[in-house]
Amino acid sequence: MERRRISLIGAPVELGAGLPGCAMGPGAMRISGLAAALAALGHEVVDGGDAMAAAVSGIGFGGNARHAPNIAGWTRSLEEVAYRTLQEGRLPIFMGGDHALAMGTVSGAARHARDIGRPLCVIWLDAHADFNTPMTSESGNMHGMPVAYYCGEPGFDGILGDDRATVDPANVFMLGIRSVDDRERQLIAERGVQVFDMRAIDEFGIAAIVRRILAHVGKIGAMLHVSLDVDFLDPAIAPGVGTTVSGGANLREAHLVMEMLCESGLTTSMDLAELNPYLDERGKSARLLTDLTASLFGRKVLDKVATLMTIP
Ligand code: 6HN
Ligand code: MN
Ligand code: MN
Ligand code: MN
Repeated sequence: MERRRISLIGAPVELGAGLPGCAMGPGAMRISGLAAALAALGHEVVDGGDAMAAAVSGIGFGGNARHAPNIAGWTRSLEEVAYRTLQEGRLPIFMGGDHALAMGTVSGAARHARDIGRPLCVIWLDAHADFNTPMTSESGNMHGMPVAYYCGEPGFDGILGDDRATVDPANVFMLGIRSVDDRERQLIAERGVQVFDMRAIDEFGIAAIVRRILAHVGKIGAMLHVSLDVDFLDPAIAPGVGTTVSGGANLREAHLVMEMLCESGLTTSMDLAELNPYLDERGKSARLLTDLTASLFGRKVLDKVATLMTIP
């Protein structure tokens, strides 16, 4: 894989989740050796430290959205960091932090893509669709809302300006989904989000699905943001998350997605979200996130030339 200029950015957002602990995520990712693993693959890696939430007051949209001013502040600062990092020609990897961080990271990537006249596609690896709005949410937890936000759903007034860049729901590809709220289900169907749930993965195999998504991304010349929620993975291999759902992606399925993303060379930004080190088992989930990220950026068992056969 070509040498990438990678920026690691800590995004210790935790008030979007129902349980505390995600603020320790960036620390655990650093301890698990993410920077060294990427540097060992030949990339230029800079750890930019942790971002901070912008101070925000006077945010109060209707409905059910806990800690809206704090999440609005994070959205403003992370949108700017994502935009600026991409503008400098670097590839940001956001170390979360709960998944509300993607309200900012994806919006910033969308602004950069709009500037340069390319679409933005998102691969959303998650047990959940995260397509609630303050009007539909049962929990009020804003980590269940980022996709609705960056796709431009109403109900989040005043976080970013009215000219904020959004993502076409038809360019959002969800994989691993297995827990969706009723009103959320209705919204994702109406908006035409591309959902590949665990049943689709079981039936077609994850490779066939990822191959098609990547072919589409390549064909339309899009930038590609990859957002990995720890609960995409089965809780047996990744227990360090507050919203475990059984029946998730297994170790090989997860690595295969990353390996195919690597071969495509299409990824332009990434989130590692929802790691809750307080709930983890001896660093297991943090280490797995580091291994998966290393797969995405070129770690492999064999070089292609050394394999015995090539199956078209
Ligand atoms: N996540 N749909 C549920 C809610 O509270 O809205 C769960 C959201 C989970 C969010 O895991 O990033
Ligand atoms: Mn999520
Ligand atoms: Mn989730
Ligand atoms: Mn399976």
